[in-house]
Amino acid sequence: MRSKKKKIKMSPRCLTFWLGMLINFCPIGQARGSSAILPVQAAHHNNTALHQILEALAASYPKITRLYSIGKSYQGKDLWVLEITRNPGKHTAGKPEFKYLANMHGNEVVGRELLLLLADFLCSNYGRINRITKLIDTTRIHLLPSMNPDGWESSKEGDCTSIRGRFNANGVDLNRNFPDPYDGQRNELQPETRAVMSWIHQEPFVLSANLHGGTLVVNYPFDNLPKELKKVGERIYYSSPDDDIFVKIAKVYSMAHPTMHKGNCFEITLELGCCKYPPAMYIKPYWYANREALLKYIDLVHTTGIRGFIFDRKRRPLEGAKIVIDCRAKKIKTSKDGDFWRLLVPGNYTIRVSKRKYRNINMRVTVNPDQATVLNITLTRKRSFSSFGKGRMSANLTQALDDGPAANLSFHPIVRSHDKLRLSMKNSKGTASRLKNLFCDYRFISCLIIFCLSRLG
Ligand SMILES: *[C@@H]1O[C@H](CO)[C@@H](O)[C@H](O)[C@H]1NC(C)=O
Ligand SMILES: *[C@@H]1O[C@H](CO)[C@@H](O)[C@H](O)[C@H]1NC(C)=O
Ligand SMILES: *[C@@H]1O[C@H](CO)[C@@H](O)[C@H](O)[C@H]1NC(C)=O
Ligand SMILES: *[C@@H]1O[C@H](CO)[C@@H](O)[C@H](O)[C@H]1NC(C)=O
Ligand SMILES: CC(=O)N[C@H]1CO[C@H](CO)[C@@H](O)[C@@H]1O
Ligand SMILES: [Zn+2]
Repeated sequence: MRSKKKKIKMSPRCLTFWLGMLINFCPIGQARGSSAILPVQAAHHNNTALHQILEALAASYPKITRLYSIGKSYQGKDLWVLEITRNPGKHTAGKPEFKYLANMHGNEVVGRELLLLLADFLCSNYGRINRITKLIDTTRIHLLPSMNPDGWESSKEGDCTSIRGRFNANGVDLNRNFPDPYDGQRNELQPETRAVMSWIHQEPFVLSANLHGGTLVVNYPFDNLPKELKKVGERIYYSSPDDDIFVKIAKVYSMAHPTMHKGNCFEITLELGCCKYPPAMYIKPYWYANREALLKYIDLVHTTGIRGFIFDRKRRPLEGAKIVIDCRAKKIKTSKDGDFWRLLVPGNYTIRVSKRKYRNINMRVTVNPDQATVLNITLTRKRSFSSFGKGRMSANLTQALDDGPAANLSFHPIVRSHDKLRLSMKNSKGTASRLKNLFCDYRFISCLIIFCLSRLG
């Protein structure tokens, strides 16, 4: 699938920057509670310590966390995910799913530590900082600090550039291990990859990001992530209609980062730093440099695009309804609660909603800046004779209906020949609906006639 990542080249002066950060935030000789697990220390944590931290967080904040494993590594280590949200444990209708995944390359460790610090920051500020409380109440956040715990074990602190520890214990680059429709599978699917793929299929993630040590890669679109992950780090540019949203996502992250936006070239990945496995004293400056950006990035699920529910006429949620935007290749589907999300930059779009056995709906939507547009849409079942409805009249009806008055909303419906439209918002009752009714009658009567004729014959 088309995917695109942006790369912002950081200035070669980044080292100077980090040294500056270091002086600011990491005073030498600072005493820290040496063995206490919480609060999370800005340091490197081995796999045991990582698990202990996650357990400690889950135990300290049981109302907003759940610790679970998505599977095991090649050597049998659990791949731990900390879920952070109010009432954790399952998808809640209308609450978006978000995930950060780090340490896919075992030797790229910054993201791994950033996620531990982020987890602690979120949990410990729930009920203290309004913004964090709101984020946790309204978002289901999943953090996988290490996708490659085996690789981590063979990597080495201070090793900025080598590939030692990059692969899993079976010698496979997990980043190249996801199925790719373009060039097929290069390696047998690894247990880590399989675990992440089934995770992705299990939860309807709206937005995700991979933190590659020193690098954050924006993933989009939201499902079929394997294809995105596959291309991570490759400087292949896929031009797609969704370029605009990539640019926006990349900008949101980079603008919230103290130096990143000073780069001038949007390409594929966001470079956050210079070293894959920096000495522990650099973790703190990394955290301060990225904290706001990590939070802003999660906010995107609430502030961009469209979201809402698809119901049937009895207001039961419809699972698996497809939503297509203009001619963008990316389709999204409603989850079993009938909810959906689609990130889009502000502007006007035509969206098409379809589901087998239901009539399609096409409508115009205006996406505003700062707040996602909420759409609740009701689909009606096709009549069993509906196939008779297609014909000349329908073609011209489309024309007529397109000229009809718009509903008083940020969008108006475009009624197509065989669409019967019911929106849960106020819909203007003008020519459009009269014509539509007429059309339905016409179709019904013709069906009746054909039925009668066939009985006579
Ligand atoms: C992991 O880290 C903890 C805490 O720093 C330490 O006590 C333990 O010995 C380490 N385990 C291994 C296998 O190095
Ligand atoms: C979207 O459409 C509205 C009218 O429906 C118009 O006022 C507005 O300028 C359009 N916005 C863009 C970005 O085209
Ligand atoms: C859409 O439907 C959901 C679920 O029933 C409801 O909570 C929400 O208030 C509705 N929003 C609008 C704008 O109708
Ligand atoms: C529909 O109406 C237009 C004029 O508005 C006409 O040119 C066109 O041929 C008609 N289409 C059909 C399928 O009858
Ligand atoms: C064109 C029109 O009627 N716009 C109205 C739509 O409804 C909002 C309130 O929901 C009014 O503020 C607009 O004037
Ligand atoms: Zn990497």
